[in-house]
Amino acid sequence: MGSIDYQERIPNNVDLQSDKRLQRALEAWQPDFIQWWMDMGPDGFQQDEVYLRTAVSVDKDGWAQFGHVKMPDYRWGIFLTPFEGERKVNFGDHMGDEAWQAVPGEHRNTLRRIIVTQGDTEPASVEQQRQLGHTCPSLYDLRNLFQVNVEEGRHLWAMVYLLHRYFGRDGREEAEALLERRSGDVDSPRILGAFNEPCDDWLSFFCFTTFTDRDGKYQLRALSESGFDPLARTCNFMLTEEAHHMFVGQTGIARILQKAAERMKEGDPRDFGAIPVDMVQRAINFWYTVSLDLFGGEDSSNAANFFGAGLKGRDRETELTEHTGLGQIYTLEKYDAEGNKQVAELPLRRAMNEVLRDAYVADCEKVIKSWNRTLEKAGCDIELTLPDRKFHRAQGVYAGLPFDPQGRFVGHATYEAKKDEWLINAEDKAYLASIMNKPHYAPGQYADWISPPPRGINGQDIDYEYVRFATPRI
Ligand code: BYC
Ligand code: FE
Ligand code: FE
Repeated sequence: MGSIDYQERIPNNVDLQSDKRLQRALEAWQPDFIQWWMDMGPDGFQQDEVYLRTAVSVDKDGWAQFGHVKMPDYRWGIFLTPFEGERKVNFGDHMGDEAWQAVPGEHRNTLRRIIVTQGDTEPASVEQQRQLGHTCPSLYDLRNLFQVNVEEGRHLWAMVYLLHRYFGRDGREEAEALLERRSGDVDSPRILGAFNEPCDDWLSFFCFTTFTDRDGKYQLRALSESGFDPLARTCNFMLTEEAHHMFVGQTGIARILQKAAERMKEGDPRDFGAIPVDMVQRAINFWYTVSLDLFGGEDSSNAANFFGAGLKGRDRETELTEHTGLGQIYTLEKYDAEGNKQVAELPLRRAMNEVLRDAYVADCEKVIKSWNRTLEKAGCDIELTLPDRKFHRAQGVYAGLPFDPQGRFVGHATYEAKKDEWLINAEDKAYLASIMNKPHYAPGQYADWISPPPRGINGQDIDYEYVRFATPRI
């Protein structure tokens, strides 16, 4: 048998070359992954060469190599951030123990479930974004879409590595199942709500990468504190890629707002095929709130167990001064079906989802501020806001209760009557489909609804040929 150069085929820093069992498992899974990528990855662009960055090692020079590659030839690697010194379990009931290099038997099922849930979101997002290439506003944006897609593919590899390496047969079964569920499928949907929502226009894509990928940032931060060392180090490396996904979203919305503000000086942005600010607000209201749901219930025994077991920490846990989470309370506002408020005191461990959500909300506030600065600089006096966290919730204590975006209990009749003013609606979607009805494939050409970016990727110009088509498209 010829030997395969694993470092070349699957760049890694987990010594894949010397682990035969793991090699066999990954080799069996890889063709199914490629089949899934061809069936459910970006539709219609698999032969084209995309200017992508590929991680080939974890050091500064290796993790961001740029070049034109066909997406099916992208080298999906497996990387763990090397941590300095001895790692300990830094919180919960096992605090002070050596961090685990193998799965502790008592936490096996819990840990597998966390990894599967994380892993499931990665291919889901690729499926949601599958058709967006056909309506790209520019080659620059097309390239960014595909960069996000291949990296979400790599995040799937990261979780599959953990399943194959540490969970034996049931890990392999879970890895197969990750390729079988489908976003939005009635019989076999993805696990978490937001990942079954259609994301088929670019306003949604930029909101998704701003708000839903940002849930990824906070979940990965919490998992990068894990006492299960391989999970902590895997998630830590994933965070380096996540930053670009959020950049794509945040700058995408900023460019839409800039165009809207310019057009408003001349009249209704719609008359120029641009996207009005109130429509952006409705898209924010939708994607932010479905992303809030991704943190789970405010009062969660799962969350308490994850924390107590040392499997999932808080944001920047190691920088906090107290790590048991015991003997403390979290105050939560609850409402009954008539809108009467009660104040509940939760043991802190049960409120860990809400504690993580607090960090997320604060981060999202900063994003809104930056967009408002963009609007202000462009001479537009409209301000965007984040809706209240009780609005439009489907998980937790506010699920299904009729709150308005300001967080006032308004009753079901008002909610139903106003819903289309608050959330992206059918008319908005029809309008977006009408302005996003064709792709912009010529280098340097940008759609009427978005400003060009101030600079290109990796020092390239904004009219660089970020995607080279196998057959001419213009
Ligand atoms: N939709 O005890 P509770 C990313 C379920 S994004 C549907 O409150 P828990 C990315 C829950 O599973 C980051 N179901 O929940 C971004 C539970 O089910 P069971 C992904 C939901 O367990 C963009 C039940 O409701 N990573 O990386 O405390 C592109 C009771 O709930 C939802 C992770 O999620 C929902 N929104 O917390 C690409 C990290 N929320 O047990 C990638 C791993 C809850 O009754 N996951 N449920 O069957 C976790 O830590 C936890 O599973 C959650 C839920 C925080 C998600
Ligand atoms: Fe991801
Ligand atoms: Fe991401």
